[in-house]
Amino acid sequence: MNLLSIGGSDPSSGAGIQSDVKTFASLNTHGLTVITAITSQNTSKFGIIQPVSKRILKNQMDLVFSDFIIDGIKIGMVYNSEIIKTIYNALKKLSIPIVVDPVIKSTTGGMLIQKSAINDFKKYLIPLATIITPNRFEAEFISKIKVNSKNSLLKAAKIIQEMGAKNVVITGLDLKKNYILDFIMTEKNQKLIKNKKLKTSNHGSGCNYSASMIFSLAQGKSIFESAKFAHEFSVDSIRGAQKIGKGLAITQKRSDPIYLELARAISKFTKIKNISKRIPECQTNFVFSKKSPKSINDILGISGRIVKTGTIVTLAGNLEYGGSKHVATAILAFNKKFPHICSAINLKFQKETITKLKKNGFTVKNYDRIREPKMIKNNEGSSIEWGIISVLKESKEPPDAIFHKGDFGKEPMILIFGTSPDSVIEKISKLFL
Ligand code: PXL
Repeated sequence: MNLLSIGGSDPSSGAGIQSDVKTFASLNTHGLTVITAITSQNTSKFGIIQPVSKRILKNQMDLVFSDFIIDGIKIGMVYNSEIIKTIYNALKKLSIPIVVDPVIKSTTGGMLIQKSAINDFKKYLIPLATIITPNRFEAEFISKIKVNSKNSLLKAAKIIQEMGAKNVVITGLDLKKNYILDFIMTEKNQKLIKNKKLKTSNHGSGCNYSASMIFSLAQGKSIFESAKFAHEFSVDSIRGAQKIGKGLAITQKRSDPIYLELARAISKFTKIKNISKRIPECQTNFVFSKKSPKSINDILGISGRIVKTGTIVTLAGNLEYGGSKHVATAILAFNKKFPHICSAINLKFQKETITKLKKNGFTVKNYDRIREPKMIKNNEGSSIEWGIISVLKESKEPPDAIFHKGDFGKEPMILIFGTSPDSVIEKISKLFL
């Protein structure tokens, strides 16, 4: 399958055509690009824009269309009227799915379309759209309707549809507490898709949405199926976001199942009620190991930690193999004796937690750091390995939790183990619900 992205270049590869090529590649399709403008930007700052000439824009399209069978087109940043009309003339006779992403502003504040081009955008490009995918801000901007209720949402979508888009999907609506809604208006039906709220201070999720949407449409999927697919793709990309530059995190789709499961479990963990009370002073790490790990580099963990600020619990840092030292060392030692145990998390030591663990029928073991041989104590990082090995020496079955009560200058800690991050979360959920 060949998919074409018509849009602007973003040198940070967070958005624009670079992001779309990554999305298309992650879906095993060939991504073609026609560049409308070069932007200069990074993850915290927007620079300047240089639109391309009509001549090179038209020539890019002529050569791409004369060579490739194109299964779907996504239109992103278009910048000015000349570009809009040139795209229109090249696409008006095509009968393949087209997703129009009405790109207006960058996350870092740059205007990506000229004011003088808005009317031509509505006149020429919106009617080409099989689906148009504005977020709330873009929907308000195009329809001139403030979206703050179901009625106004309907009105805005209707206005955009009357401009000529066959189907309208308005994403990222926060009309309901703790939820984000996507509103879909097809030619015949309307539907709201309700989703849990995600942290959205990232660069690229809008592009991920529209690019994965064109993939699904080009596969012959329905509007609703495609909206669902695009939503799930974007959520995974937001979960996979990495702080690569100094500013906003850049979204990316992960195909590593270990990464996806751990990222999902971390997100579930941070949402457990009052979980901030269970985070120790040294904060929390959560790890998931590949099969038969040889070192901590085979174990995915958090390069920062899961941290609490007041009662809010968030992920600081990225998921990386080798990202955790202590909890990864524990799972490395544990996995040597019980190879099916691949995941662990550390929680604050509280008697209450130990009682709850036992009440729920979990096996709880402990070791005493005071009895640790001096040689090991002096060797930074080997205490945990020693502790886990000494506990497991006598264990025929894997314990669910291991704790120690600390030592001089060492915080007491509980480690919870499981076959996977989901099994660890299941155990924790039983304790703190
Ligand atoms: O996310 C919209 C977008 C699209 N295209 C380019 C961009 C951005 C946002 O920054 O820079 C080129």
